[in-house]
Amino acid sequence: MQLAYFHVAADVPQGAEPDAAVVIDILRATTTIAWALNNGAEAVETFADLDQLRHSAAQWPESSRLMLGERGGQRIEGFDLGNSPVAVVPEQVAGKRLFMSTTNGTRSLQRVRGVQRLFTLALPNRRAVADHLLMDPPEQLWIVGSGWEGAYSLEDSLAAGALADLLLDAAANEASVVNDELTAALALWQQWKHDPEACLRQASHGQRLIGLGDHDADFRCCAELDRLSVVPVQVKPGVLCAS
Ligand code: 3SL
Repeated sequence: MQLAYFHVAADVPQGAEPDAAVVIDILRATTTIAWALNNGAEAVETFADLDQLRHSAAQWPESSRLMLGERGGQRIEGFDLGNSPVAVVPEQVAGKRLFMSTTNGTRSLQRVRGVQRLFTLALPNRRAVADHLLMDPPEQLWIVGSGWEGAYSLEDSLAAGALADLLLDAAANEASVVNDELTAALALWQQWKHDPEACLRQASHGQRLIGLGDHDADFRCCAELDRLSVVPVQVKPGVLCAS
């Protein structure tokens, strides 16, 4: 298994495709996806474009759909929910299809939606995703961060390192790191693994969220390691279901 990490979707090589990819947006899109599916959402359908989202949502029965997402960290006007993992509780999401768009995470997902095996990763489901990959190891795995509007993000790199740490431990001689971005991410994980929440708070997007108001519950939730057994898997382009 050859492991590579790309900080943002735009860094992903054109014209090449791995057999598997994992998308990360720790603050907060992929954490929200993991919790929503864990809490019984039927599926999460992701969109970069809001008009397309509204159009698709309108085709779905009103009683079994929710629109959720953010721009600049704030809930989109007219949407049912923002992008908080603590808001996707079973009473809200069970049995529903979630139509979701976020500033960066859903764009990263769109960039790699053609990859045959596509998953999303959060810190709470890190071990579940690693175990799933190890059951049927891909030859090439791209780990793709979301960043912030094309720029590097600390928290996505932290999680890339956290995932690679488990994969390298378990697969020993059968896994290798093929780019410097992942070597740096592994070093970052060694630095912060005893206090991932501190890393999330120090990150520039963490600081942005702190500036928007009280996000303590979100930070706790997004930093919690290996709590969930859910693995979000793309079942058709843009549509993620629990595995
Ligand atoms: O950028 C994104 O996709 C979001 O996760 C950002 S936020 O944490 O909801 O502001």
